[in-house]
Amino acid sequence: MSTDFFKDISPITFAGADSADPMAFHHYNPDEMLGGKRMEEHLRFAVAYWHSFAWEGGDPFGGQTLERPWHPQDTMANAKLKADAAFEMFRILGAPYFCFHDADVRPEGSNYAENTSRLDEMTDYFGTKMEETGTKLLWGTANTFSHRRYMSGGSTNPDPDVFAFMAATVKSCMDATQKLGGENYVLWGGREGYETLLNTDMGQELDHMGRFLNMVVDYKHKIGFKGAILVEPKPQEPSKHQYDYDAATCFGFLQKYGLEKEVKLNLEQGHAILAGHSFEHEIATAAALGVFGSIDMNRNDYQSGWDTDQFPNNVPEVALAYYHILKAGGFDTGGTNFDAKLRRQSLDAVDLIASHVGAMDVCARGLKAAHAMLEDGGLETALAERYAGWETPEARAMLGSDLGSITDRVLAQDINPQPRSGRQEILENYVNRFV
Ligand code: XLS
Ligand code: NI
Ligand code: NI
Repeated sequence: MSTDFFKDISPITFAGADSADPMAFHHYNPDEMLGGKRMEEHLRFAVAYWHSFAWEGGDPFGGQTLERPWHPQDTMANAKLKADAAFEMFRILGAPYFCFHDADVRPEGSNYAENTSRLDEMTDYFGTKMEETGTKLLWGTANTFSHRRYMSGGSTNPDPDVFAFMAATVKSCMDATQKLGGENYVLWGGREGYETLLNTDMGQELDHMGRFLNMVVDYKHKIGFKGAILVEPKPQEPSKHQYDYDAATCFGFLQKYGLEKEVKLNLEQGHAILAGHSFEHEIATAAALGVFGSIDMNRNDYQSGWDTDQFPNNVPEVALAYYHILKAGGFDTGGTNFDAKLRRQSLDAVDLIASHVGAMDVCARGLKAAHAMLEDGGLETALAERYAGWETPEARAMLGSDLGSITDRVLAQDINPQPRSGRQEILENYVNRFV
């Protein structure tokens, strides 16, 4: 099958910063070297199948606005047409990776067995296309939040049959991810949380979720899946209170259930904003705790308070995110997944391409700025100076001592610290030179 959905659009190429061509890259130059690594290998861009191909343009006040050749999405024939268009778009963008949920790629079956056989048929279809085009799978995941069976949660559902259906579904999606050579497996628990404590046993739900995640890790080892298992934090939406609130909450959860060495985090900018954090806060937290994995790159609207999943377009924000990623050593199995969708008035194929082109350019500019700041070393020098006192033997020894000995030293040396400037504005001015 073939689709002419993108028929008038040629593959996007790098035209340089001076070009005015809206359908060219101005900053994303896959082969440009930054610190011994190609830009493409730094950024590891992935297209999100759900937003680009499955979402039909609905919002809480209105239904479908987008009309695609693969609608309605309830037949296997249309699922294959959708895959054809998707791989055509990956080729046009030169996007090395994609990500998908089971429900994005196959129509819902009448039961578990039919869901799984349809998923199998679609991953066979993907496999051939991936071989032909060289596109790779950054991660696979299960949609355990849209169907009404999951309205009260997946692994945290009060009904054990839902837990069972969900666990079996995740197994099938891990199998699919493994089959396609996926580099990570993601779990985002949109319904793993609650609406009201009046009907919720939080302690029991957390224990079930911890047990379930241990089963996922056991299964990963059983099948020899080489990728990383990633949990994606989000504070709320759709659930009022989600258990995976933010990076720090997830780390506490992983530690309680003995998983902090086995599971890492997929951090999303929009979710950080909903949690009242900056994106770089979430990245730096995960890096400091040793659980940084991958990112979902999008932005929220700062006024609306929803997860609006817009394409990134703020270079200074993106630059600070990549600064902390580079500082943490860059991506290992992770990458930059555009978990972002068009506005519902952006109806055309060209909108779908242009949104990604712009986002890839914004990320490339951010990455270049981040790399330049690290090379220059201004922030690291300032940091080293600010913490220099801790380099003295006396200061280091203090960490191994106790409150009594510290008090003796304060008295003996009459320690009476004088405040020093934190230099925030000077550092902000420094960053502005690079972005
Ligand atoms: C929703 C999440 C979702 C995950 C994958 O807010 O970001 O898209 O990335 O299930
Ligand atoms: Ni999200
Ligand atoms: Ni996401």
